[in-house]
Parts: sequence; structure tokens; C-alpha cells
Amino acid sequence: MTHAANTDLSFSAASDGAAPLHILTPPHPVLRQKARLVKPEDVAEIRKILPNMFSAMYQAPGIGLAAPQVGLSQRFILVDLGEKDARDPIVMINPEVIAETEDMAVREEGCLSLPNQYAEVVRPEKIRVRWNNVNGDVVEREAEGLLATCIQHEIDHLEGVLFVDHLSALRRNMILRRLAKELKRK
Ligand code: K1U
Ligand code: ZN
Repeated sequence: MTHAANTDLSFSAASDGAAPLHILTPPHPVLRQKARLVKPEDVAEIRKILPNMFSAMYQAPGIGLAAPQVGLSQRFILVDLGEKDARDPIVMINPEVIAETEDMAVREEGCLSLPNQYAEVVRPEKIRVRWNNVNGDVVEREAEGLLATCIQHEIDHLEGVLFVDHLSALRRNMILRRLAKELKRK
């Protein structure tokens, strides 16, 4: 059975005074690992860290965040394309793209793990995605436009893939070298 996406706004802000989460940058090895499937018994712990993850994402600011970006090699992602005064948080556990269009779209991407680096990436324009919500329900929906791009970008993180891996080696190395220089200066 499928259910509506989880839009529980209690995920939208950290409330327990926990230390802010640090977003990893290359060459951290967790960013390059294939994340493991979430088991039903992991969900209680995931629920506890979600407010902190949403806080990190909103503060960045970002429209998505994958667990490996905060050092958790587990298959779950957050997305929220809502405005500041109309949040629309979605938590996707074990997300899978189950269908995609042949039509491709070119869209500029950024990544909180590659700060200040942007490039155009080509991906399927529309996808159908299936995931588990935090209540354990199976959810399916179609996504297009920026939402489709963001979900595909976040699922890539679960495979250890960064948006620069969709570019030529020349362009990828240029961006990664520029980022390494900028991070060294800080
Ligand atoms: O995974 C991430 O690092 C988050 C990333 C998601 C993403 C953005 C754009 C295209 C594909 C994937 C970001 O959120 S980067 C920041 C960003 O692009 C943005 C921030 C605020 C408003 C709109 C966009
Ligand atoms: Zn990213």
C-alpha cells in the first residue's frame, strides 16, 4: 500500500540543543562510500537526528541533504523545496528511482559538500521514486523539474557519487582542485 509523503513539520527545527552537524567535504571517505540500507530497527535513531539534519540543511541554506553528508553511511535523504515561510520537508528512507523519462533536462547544481561550486548537469527530466517514510509506510510519487534533480542528486550521494562525477574529467578535476584550494585557505 502507498501513502502520502511525510510532511510532519516537527522535523523542521532542532529542539534538543544538540551540537550543530558538520557537513563533510572531499576527500572525506564517507562521501565516496555506498551507504547501507536502513533497517526498520534503525528508524527510531534516524528520527532523533532528523531535527538536527533539517537545521543544518536550512541554515546552509540547501534544498536537500543526504545522510552521508553528515557522516552517516545510511540510505536516507531529506528534501525541502518550500519557501522559508512554507516549508515542505520530506524524509525518504531507502529511496529508489523506479522509472525515469528518456527526456533529459540540464540544470545547474550545487552541493553543500562542494561549497560555492556549481555546474550544469544532465539528468532525466521526470522520475518516479519509491521510499519508506519514517512511519514505515511505502510511498511513491512522480517528480519533475528541480525536485527531480534534487532527489536524483541526493540518491547519488547514497551511492558515493557527487554531481561533478557527471561532468568530464577535465571539468571535475578543475572544480575539485579549486575547492581544495578554497578549503585550504579557510
Ligand atoms: O545535496 C546537497 O548538497 C544539497 C544541494 C541540493 C541540490 C541543489 C540544486 C540542484 C541539485 C541538488 C543544495 O541544496 S545546494 C544549495 C542550493 O542549490 C540552493 C539553496 C537554497 C535555495 C535554492 C538552492
Ligand atoms: Zn550534494
